[in-house]
Amino acid sequence: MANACLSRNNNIERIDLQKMARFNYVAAALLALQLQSGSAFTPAKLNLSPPTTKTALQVQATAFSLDEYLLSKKGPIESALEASVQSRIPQTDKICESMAYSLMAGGKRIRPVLCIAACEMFGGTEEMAMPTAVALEMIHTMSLIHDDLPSMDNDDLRRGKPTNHVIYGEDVAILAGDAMLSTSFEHVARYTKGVSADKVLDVIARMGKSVGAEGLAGGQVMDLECEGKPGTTLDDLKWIHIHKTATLLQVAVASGAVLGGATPEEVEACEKFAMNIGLAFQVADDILDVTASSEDLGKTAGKDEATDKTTYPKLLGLEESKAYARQLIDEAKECLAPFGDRAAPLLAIADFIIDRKN
Ligand code: GRG
Repeated sequence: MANACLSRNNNIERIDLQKMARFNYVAAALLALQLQSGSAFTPAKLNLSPPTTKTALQVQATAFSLDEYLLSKKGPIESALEASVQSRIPQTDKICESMAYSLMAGGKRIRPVLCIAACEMFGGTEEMAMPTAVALEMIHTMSLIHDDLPSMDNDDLRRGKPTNHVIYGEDVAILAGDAMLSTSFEHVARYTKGVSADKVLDVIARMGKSVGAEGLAGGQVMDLECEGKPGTTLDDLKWIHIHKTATLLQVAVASGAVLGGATPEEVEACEKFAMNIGLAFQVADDILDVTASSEDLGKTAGKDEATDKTTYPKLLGLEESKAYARQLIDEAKECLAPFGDRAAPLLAIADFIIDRKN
């Protein structure tokens, strides 16, 4: 169900409302039957509001629909992203075009959605989180542009389109990434509204750390060093993926929590949740590299084996990698138990991270 609205080029596209209505009806009927028969079974994905009386007919069952949630966020996120890379003077047309080419090429928008969902979980609004959500997608897109460069992974397909350097040349692609990175910080500082300055500063510091030596850049260097190197261990792999992938997802959730007004303890719970889903995200990525097609992925499939990369399937095998990803997600979800129903969007996104097809 979580994948129903994701198209081949990763866009959140469609929701079958009739199916949803049928699902709610069936869920309510099932629940009524279970109450009558005294069965303790409760479908895991149901979010139930307490019945006002003991009569089964009055039971309210509300299913959380990730499809519907993603669809409701898609429009505002895409509009905010588009507005963030508009050229305002003719001299910047080329670089803004190159930035927009990659930023608006689709993508699942997982990081922005995580940030907004975390902010809302603590009573904040989509508007409070949006500048940070945009900034995180800018940082992520910058890392994809740079990752694809000839001096790095040397790839020519990303998000179902030719990579940035194939279209604009290596020089402009590097600069488009650099511009997006610096603009991301400006964007948070300039456009975050309704949040105190100390919280905005906290978010900016988190973002900075996630890109530096203890983040994307450090993870990428270690990744390059381990390429084709025999003896790369599971611990090495974990370090690479925590820094290359998980840290940015962690910042997405933690920043959303900070902006939404979470306490330090609540932010910490969110960080633990996000570190686990971030690692699971990369394990799923390694699995998809082996099991999915380039068409479905929108990037070159089978690249890890071709470049002799150490991956989870290589070290653990496919089935054990899948079990590890599931375990990480289960552990992640436990971290959000204190937040009850308010965590429904983040919990559903956690499941989506390992159920996704691209
Ligand atoms: C230039 C300071 C600086 C840092 C960049 C190149 C680099 C250092 C790091 C590479 C980071 C990288 C590409 C990690 C892989 C993360 C990953 C699993 C990407 C796929 O993310 P999805 O599936 O992609 O969310 P979409 O296209 O859906 O957004």
